[in-house]
Amino acid sequence: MLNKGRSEADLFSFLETKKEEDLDYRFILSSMCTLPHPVAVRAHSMFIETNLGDPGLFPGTASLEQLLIERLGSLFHLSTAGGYSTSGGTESNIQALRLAKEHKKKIKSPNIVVPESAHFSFKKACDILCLEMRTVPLDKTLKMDAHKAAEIIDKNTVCLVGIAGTTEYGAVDPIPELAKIASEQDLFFHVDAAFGGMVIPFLDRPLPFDFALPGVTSIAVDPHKMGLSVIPSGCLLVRDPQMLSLLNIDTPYLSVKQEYTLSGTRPGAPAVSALAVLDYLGNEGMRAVVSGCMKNTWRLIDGMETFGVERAITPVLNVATFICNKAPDRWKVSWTRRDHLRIICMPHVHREQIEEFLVDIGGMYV
Ligand code: 0PR
Repeated sequence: MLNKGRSEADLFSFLETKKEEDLDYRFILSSMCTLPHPVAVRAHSMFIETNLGDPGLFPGTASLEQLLIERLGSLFHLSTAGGYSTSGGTESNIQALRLAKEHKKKIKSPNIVVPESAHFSFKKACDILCLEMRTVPLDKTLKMDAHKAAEIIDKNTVCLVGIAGTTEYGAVDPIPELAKIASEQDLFFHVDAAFGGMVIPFLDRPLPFDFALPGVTSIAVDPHKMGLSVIPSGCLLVRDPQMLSLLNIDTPYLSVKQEYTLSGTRPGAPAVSALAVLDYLGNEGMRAVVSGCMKNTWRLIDGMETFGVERAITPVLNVATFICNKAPDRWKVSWTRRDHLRIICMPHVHREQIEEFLVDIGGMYV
């Protein structure tokens, strides 16, 4: 702690130098986050002091959070879905598994069944919740094998998880088949659409992944990824709003007497930012954003293939992966566990960056 405070000018010049050490988003091709939309930034600063942990003090903000859930519910074909704004996919996944575990409380040694491609947040969740995590192998297109999932499920399974947009490849698991298995076995079926939830509905040919499938119990979706909101902004949606009360704990001295959320103090600003982007862009605006990202993804794949660099899988979302072991230094790319080059064509990755990247990588291959 400084004994005597420093001047604002001095403080901000220090912060400025530190900020300059961060990478410029322009060169970041490895991230599922992006620059927030200007309306998200504006809404964020407008609601900066709000705390949804004590919603009775901020009823306006709390109603905007519910409006966000309603918008996402309708987008996912169930306007009556319940839910709340989380800090992101990790929290949404933890909470979904808490719900699933509570739902089948009598099971003494509970397990969950996830694809091998599941995000590492499921490991964290299983660790916290003392759940056994059973992984299902992927098929050749890196999607969960639904038949193998059915074989692995047993009487102690409390949750089946499918991914709509895997972290590494953007693959979409066979959600309709998995939903059917879940319905038949009366299983809680959680869809992790942290990435894909803000992409799939805006594609020219959306894949089925949401509440339109009767077996889907809950969905995680992150506005801080393709929803162009500020960080941290996630949402957990549940088919039956009453189900959330399974997690209720007493909060006697707050403005509400019970809460089902994980965090106590909870920022309202990211939830309002997420809503602001959705309402500002509307369906048409979001379709335009997603369409631009998909065009760039395909331009990148075509460009790479002219250098003889093959795609690892044919993407359905804006994640391009390649059989390739080198990339130009000035670009921040990532590598999957299968050693494939991974580039996510987020909204901040414009066509000109793709062309520049192709020129750079072309120089390494010819
Ligand atoms: N589920 C899926 C399918 C995800 O892809 C992610 C994160 C999560 C859950 C967890 O979400 P939170 O990180 O919001 O809790 N996927 C990205 C990843 O792990 C997160 C990320 C984003 C990492 C930007 C790095 C980065 O620069 O790659």
